[in-house]
Parts: sequence; C-alpha cells; structure tokens
Amino acid sequence: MRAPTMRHLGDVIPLPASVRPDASADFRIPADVTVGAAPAAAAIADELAGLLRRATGFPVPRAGEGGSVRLLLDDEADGGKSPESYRLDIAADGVTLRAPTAQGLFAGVQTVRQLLPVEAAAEVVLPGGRIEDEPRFPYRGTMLDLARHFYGPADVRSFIDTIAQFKINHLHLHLTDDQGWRLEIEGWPRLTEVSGGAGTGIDGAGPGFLTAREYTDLVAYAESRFITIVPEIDMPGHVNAAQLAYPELTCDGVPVQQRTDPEVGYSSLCAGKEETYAFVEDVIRVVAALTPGPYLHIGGDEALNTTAEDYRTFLTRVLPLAGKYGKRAIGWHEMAAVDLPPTAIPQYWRIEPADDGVARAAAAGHQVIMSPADRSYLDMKYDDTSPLGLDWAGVVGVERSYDWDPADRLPGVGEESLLGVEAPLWSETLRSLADVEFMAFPRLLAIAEIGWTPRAGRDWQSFRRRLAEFGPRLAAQGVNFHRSPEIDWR
Ligand code: TNX
Repeated sequence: MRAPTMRHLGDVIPLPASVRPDASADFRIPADVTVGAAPAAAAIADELAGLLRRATGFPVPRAGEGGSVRLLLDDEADGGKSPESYRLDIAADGVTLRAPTAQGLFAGVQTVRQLLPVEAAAEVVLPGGRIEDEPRFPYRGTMLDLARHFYGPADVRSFIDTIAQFKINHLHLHLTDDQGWRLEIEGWPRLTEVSGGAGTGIDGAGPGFLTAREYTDLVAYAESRFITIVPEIDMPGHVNAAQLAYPELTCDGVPVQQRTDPEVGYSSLCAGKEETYAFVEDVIRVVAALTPGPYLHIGGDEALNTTAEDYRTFLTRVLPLAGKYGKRAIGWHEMAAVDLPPTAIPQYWRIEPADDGVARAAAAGHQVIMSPADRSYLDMKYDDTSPLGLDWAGVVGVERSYDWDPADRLPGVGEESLLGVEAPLWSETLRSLADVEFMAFPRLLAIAEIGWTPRAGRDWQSFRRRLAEFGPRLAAQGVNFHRSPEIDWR
C-alpha cells in the first residue's frame, strides 16, 4: 500500500546515474527516527535531521554514529570515485547514505530531500531501493551579474540555497562592468565609492557593493553549501565604472561619463600604460586573497574597442597574474585568441562555431566550460511573451535549455575537454531577486541535469514529467519560478 504522498525513487533532479527501486524496502519513517553520523559529517547530519523534522513533525534527535538514518564516510582510498559520489540505500528498517567525502554526503542529502513529500504528512514513507550516483562533470555552475544590477548578500544567499538543491556547485559572480563595480578593493576606494554607489547599474537602478567582509562571509556561506564562488573582474573591456572612478585608467587620462545604459564594447583599459598593470595586479592580488576557491575569472569578452594587438599584449601580461596569486584563470572564449597559460579555462558562449581558438586550446589540453548563449543563457526570454529578458540569442524555452549536449557543441571540444557547464544570468532587464528567480527557474534545473546526469540517462520527456512535480516544491520554498506552458505543472 503506497502512502499517497510517497515519491518515486527516480523522481529526482538531476536524475541520478543509477536508480534501483525495491518496493519491498520502503522506509516508513517511525516516530523515534534518529540521525547518526561521524563527527566530520555532523553539520550535514544536522541538516538532514532538520529536513526530516520538517517533513514528519517528529523530534528526530541526532544519535552519535548509530541511528536509523546514518551518514557514513567511506575510505577515500576507494579508487577513482568522484568526491561528489554517494550511495543511498533505503530499506524497511532505515537509511544508509555513504560517500567518500562530506561533499558527496551533501549531494546525497539533496537527493533525500527531494524524496521527502513537500507538505508535512501523517505518515512519511521513503521509497525503497538503492541510488548510486556521481556527476558527469566536476563544474556545474550559474552566474549572477551584480554589475548591471546589484543583489545584496541576503539575496545571493537565498539564491545559493535554491541552487544547491540541484547540485549546482559553482556560482560565478560578475562583479564589475561598465555600469558598476561591486567589490571593495583595498587601496582603490573610489571603485566602490564612485561606481558602487547611488545611481549605478542599468538606469541607475541597481546600486550597492560588497565590502571585503561581506564578500568573505558570502564565500564562506557558499562553501557551507559546497558551492565555490568564482569572482569575475571583467577586462580589458567592460571597464567604464573603473575608469569613472580612476580617470588615469584611460589612455588619455580624460575623465569618462558615467554609463547606465546596456551598450557593450566601448570601454577599454589602456594596454600601453604601466598604470594599467599596477591597477590590474593589485585587483587580482586582493580578489585572489579574498577567494579560497581555485578560480579567478578575468572576463576578456567583447573588447570591441581594444585592437587585436593591444588585446594580446594585455592578456599576455595579465593572465599569468592569476597563477602568480595561486589561481586558475577562467576567461570568456575570446581570450583563446592569445597563447594561454596551461591551466587557463576558456568559457565558450558563442552561438555558431567559429575559428576562435577554443578548439585549438582544447587540443593543447585546456579544459573548457560550455555556456552557449542560445541554450544556457538564463537572460534570454522564454518566449515572445516573456516580460523580462533579451533575445539576441533567440528565445530559450525549457526544452531548448534541456535538449542539447555540451560535448556536441563545438568540433574538437568533446567530453574529455569539458570541465563542465555554466548557465549565466545577465541583469540588464532584472531588478530584484524575484526577477532572478523567474529567469533561472526552471531552466537552471535543465542545465543542472545536463551537468550531472550521464548523457545516456537523459531524456526530455522524463525531465518534463519530473519537473512538473517540482512546481509545488519550488512554490513552497517561495521561489518565483516561471510556470512555462511546456510543463504540465502539478
Ligand atoms: C553578452 S556573453 C555579454 C554581456 C551581456 C550579455 C547579455 C558575454 C560574455 N558578454 O556583456 O550582458 O551578452 O545577454
């Protein structure tokens, strides 16, 4: 007899690598359920106990290392497994979740969370069976554009909470652009005083910046959700806000006007001036010191007002600075036009393949992040009726977000060249967290599944059916998702 609220073992997004249901092993969660874990997994066990408490109304105390729901850390020696892998066994007498790392346990807890009913019920039953899971790609990301519109720490935290459920593990923050500079940089106070203050952002409507302290706290919060922050300082283009604050960063030293329009491609740092590199090195040093993660994004896109020679001069000098301060450089794919340091990662956003050096970089061993605008850009309109968004890369419905593969996108850049996928969300038309959520959800769930689920296991009809069940779940969390007509929402 199935409890009416019981979920199916495979009703998870992203779909796990292997799901083997066993109807004889359903776990009827008893009133005396306890959660046990090794001390190294205590925080994750606390989280799981909280989720069970909310779903059942039972007290769900923590139980040392025993308990009817147990989190086990396996020996790391378990050769070759992804640190994010986990195995979940649900049996009539309890649940065992095992993983080689805390990160894997966290991933498994997100799966358990989705197997609990949305609303508290008199009897909560977890579906019996075994899930064995690990990600296809190590990098599964999304991006917020804090430059065109600033979102404060509370909004970014809320976004982190939502995306972590879907095993997104990188959040790229686009911190600087023509319309604003959003991170305090020690020694360069005017960046945020002038370009983070009132009247900045698109239409002057998106002011604000992160203090170094707020940024540090945000990075730590993300880390507690197993999300790595990837900070971007965009250069040599997209720098009007920096030049407004420090006119010596222009070639002629003449002050620029403040810009709050969405135009791109007009500003450029001055490749021939030493002041440029003193500034850039200082910024990279400070951002690297504030960022524990391995990556620093240097932008490099749409430098339409920089000559090809200046672009090469600039990046050839700047890219090694990421390595000097202990980081791997990520840059938009335009940077592949120059000779890259061995660890540099191009992020591909083009619609049509072109001879832009990305395939050459992949052949030389560089990893690539796939973000094709016509599939993964969360700022594109869903359809012609979308109240928000742009359409230069076309309209991107949910099926279009889902039904493509990053390993097929660019000849010469196959599975083994991919670090992963990222869905960027630019802010030109957005004004609030509610707007961010409307554009990101549900499309980001499609990208999350592309990044996690084995290619052979993916299927649009299956995704569409599973996604329908997430309507009430997202609604219960207060997430402002788009009720796309492509989905038969519950
Ligand atoms: C292109 S894609 C940009 C951004 C815009 C975006 C709008 C890329 C690397 N740069 O400056 O915000 O289009 O969709």
